[in-house]
Amino acid sequence: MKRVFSGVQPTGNLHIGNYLGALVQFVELQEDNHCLYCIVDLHSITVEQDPAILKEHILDIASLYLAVGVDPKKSIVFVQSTVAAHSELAWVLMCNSYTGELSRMTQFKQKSKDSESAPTGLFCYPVLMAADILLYDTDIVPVGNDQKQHIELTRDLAIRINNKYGETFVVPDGRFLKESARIMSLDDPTSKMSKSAESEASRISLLDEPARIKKAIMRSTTDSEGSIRFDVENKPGVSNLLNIYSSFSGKGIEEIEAQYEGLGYGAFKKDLVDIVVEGLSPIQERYRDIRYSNELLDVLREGTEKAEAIASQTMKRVSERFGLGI
Ligand code: ATP
Ligand code: LTN
Repeated sequence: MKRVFSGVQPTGNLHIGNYLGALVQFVELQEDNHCLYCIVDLHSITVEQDPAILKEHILDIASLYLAVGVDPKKSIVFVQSTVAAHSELAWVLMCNSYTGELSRMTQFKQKSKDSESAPTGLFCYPVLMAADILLYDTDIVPVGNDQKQHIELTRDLAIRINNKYGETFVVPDGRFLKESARIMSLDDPTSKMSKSAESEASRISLLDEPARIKKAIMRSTTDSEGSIRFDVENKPGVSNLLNIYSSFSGKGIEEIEAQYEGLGYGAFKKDLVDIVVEGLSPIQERYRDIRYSNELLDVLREGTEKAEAIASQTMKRVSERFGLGI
């Protein structure tokens, strides 16, 4: 069995892009791998957070993991800050990473906007991510394409330390999302659906009520051609809706195109509303059962214990290699 690790930041409610792009993969992978799924709260404080809201978001995301089908009997689900070794290993890795390579990270450049007052934590964000991954002898990291550079850095750090101090870390591989699996914004189909986009109309959150889902889909950007045809270049809006339709219904794109031949966008969008509402309804139901239950806290506490057991072995190895401690 391969070891799989991935993390999501608790910075807002997950949307259908996160679901179709990441969570569906998480659920599939747990069938024949040893998976750890983490809520990376330490990463989220690289940007200022309201403490009360952060706490809620952590539990929201954990509940959503379980609601979509991540099974705590098969996978370890836990919150990053509850395993102190993430921060400890991050320090050791920081001492072996270079300011030059971190300055080249595009995510840092975008988020810091070259400001002198960008937090040091934002600069070191990729090193903490490397610590998350290396701590568990991870083989595979399922993530979006935007994380490619961070995975490369993680590999570089593992190889660098293995060469310098002797075999310490497993060198992980990224498993990247196909570009076609990317769900785009509903009101601007040329940019991806994102948690942090200002426009609420751009996304459908997993916890949205039917009325909001209806509003977002019915108002979504299409084009003036009026035919339901998959053509990302010329018809990005319709193609995105076709992708969402196909993912939720399990039907192929061609089958859907044939079904709506000669029909207008109105009929297509109306059906899509029903399909998305129906697809999200069991997730929302399970979410409501879990969110304020003791089961959730039990799962997370048990997750911490199991994660800690693996992490402490790695930290023991790291301390030995580096000559740390007594
Ligand atoms: P933010 O907008 O705050 O950067 P995000 O919505 O992009 O957040 P992340 O927390 O960065 O979400 O990503 C969590 C996971 O969801 C990642 O594996 C990422 O690849 C995937 N993901 C994010 N947005 C989409 C999308 N629009 N389509 C498919 N997958 C996505
Ligand atoms: N940077 C990632 C979140 C993240 C992560 C990780 C993903 C933090 N640590 C470890 C995979 C493995 C993001 O923004 N999507």
